[in-house]
Amino acid sequence: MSNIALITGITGQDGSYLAEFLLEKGYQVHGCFRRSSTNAFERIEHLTDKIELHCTDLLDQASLERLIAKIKPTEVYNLAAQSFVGSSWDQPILTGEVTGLGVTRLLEAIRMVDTSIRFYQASSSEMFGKVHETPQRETTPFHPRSPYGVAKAYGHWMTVNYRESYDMYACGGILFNHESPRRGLEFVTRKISDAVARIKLGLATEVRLGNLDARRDWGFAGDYVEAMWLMLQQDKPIDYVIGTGETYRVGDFVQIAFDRVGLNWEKHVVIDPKFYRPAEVDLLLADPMKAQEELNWKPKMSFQELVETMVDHDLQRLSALANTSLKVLRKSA
Ligand code: NAP
Ligand code: F7E
Repeated sequence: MSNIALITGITGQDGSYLAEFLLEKGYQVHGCFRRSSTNAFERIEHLTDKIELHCTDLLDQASLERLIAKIKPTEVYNLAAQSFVGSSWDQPILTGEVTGLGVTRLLEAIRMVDTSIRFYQASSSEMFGKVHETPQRETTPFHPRSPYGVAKAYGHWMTVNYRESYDMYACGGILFNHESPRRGLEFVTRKISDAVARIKLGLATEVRLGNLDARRDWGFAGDYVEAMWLMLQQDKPIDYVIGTGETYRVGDFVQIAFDRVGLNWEKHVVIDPKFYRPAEVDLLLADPMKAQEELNWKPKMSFQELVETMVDHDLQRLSALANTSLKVLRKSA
C-alpha cells in the first residue's frame, strides 16, 4: 500500500519543505489550504502538479472529517496554525481557536474516520516560555508566555491525551525556531535578511527592531522536516525536542547578516519599543540528545550558514525584482 500524507498548513514555510521531502520518499501528498490564504501558493508553486490541494480550514470540523474520509491518509501532519507570536496578543481568541482547538478538531476527525492514521502535531519551544531549566528537554515543564504558547501547550497535551485515551499513534514534535529563505517576513530572521538586502541595494536606509538580547536556538527548516517524518516511522509514538543545541542573540543574527554585505549594523538598526512584547521569552536552548540517539536525527546547517543563505537569497530576489522594474520603467519611458 502506498503512503498517503495529508499536510495542513502546506502553504507555509514548513509545509512546503515537508511536501518536497515526502514526494522524494514516494508519498502521495495532499495539502490543505484556506480560501482566504494570505500567501496563496508562492512557496508551493513548483509542486502544484505533483500534489493535491484541498480547500479546508482548522476552524471547520466538518470539512476536516470529510477530507480525511475521502483521501484516507496514512499520516497526517498538522502544521497549520496562527504561528506568529506577536499577533497572538492582538488575536488571542483566534489564536486559541486555530492553534489550540484546531488540533482537537483534527484529532476528532481522525478518531471518527480511522484511529490507525498516524498524527504529527507541530508543537513548539514557545511552550517552555519562562524556562524552568536550561537546556530544555522533553521533561522540562511548560510555562508559556504568550497566547500562542498557551494554545500550543493545549494542542500538545490534547495530542498526548488522544494517544493515551484512544491508543492512537499521535505525537508532538517540540521544535525550536527554524528558518529559511521561505520564512514569513514578519519573523525576526527574515525581517533582518530582507532589510539587509534592501539597505545594500539602496532601497532602504534602516530597519526597526525590538529586543536584540532575546536568545533563540535557530536551525534550518529543511533539516527539521526530516525529524517530523522520522517521528512517524517509529514503533511507538513519542514526543521529541528538535533543535541544534546552540543559542544566539537576535543581535548576533543582525551582526552576521550585515557583515555578509560589508555594512556596519550600528548605522542602520533603530530600536523601536513597538516591537517589544508584553511578555518575552528570553532564552531558548534545546537539548536534542533524545532525538539524536533514538531517531538518529541531526541538524546539518550551521547558524552562520543559515544567516548567510537567507541574506544571499533576499539579495538575489530583490536585485532581480529591481532589474525587472527598471526594464519596465525604461520601456514605458
Ligand atoms: P507558517 O509559515 O506561518 O505556516 C502556517 C500555515 O498555517 C500556513 O499554511 C497557513 O495558511 C496555515 N493556517 C493558518 N490559519 C489556518 C486555518 N485557520 N486553517 C488552516 N490553515 C491555517 O508556519 P511554519 O513556520 O511553517 O510553522 C509550521 C507549524 O510549526 C506551525 O504550526 C507553527 O506554529 C509550528 N512551529 C513553527 C516553528 C518555526 O520556528 N517555524 C517552531 C515550532 C513550531 P495561509 O497560507 O493560508 O496563511
Ligand atoms: O521572534 C525578537 C522577539 O517572531 C524571535 C515562531 O515560528 O518560533 C517563532 O516564534 C525573537 C523574539 O519568533 C523583533 O521579541 C526583536 O524574542 O522571529 P520571532 P518567535 O517569537 O521566537 C517559535 C518556536 C514558534 O513556534 C513560532 O511559531 O526576536 N525580536 N525584534 C523581534 N521579533 C520580531 N518578529 N520582529 C522584530 O522586529
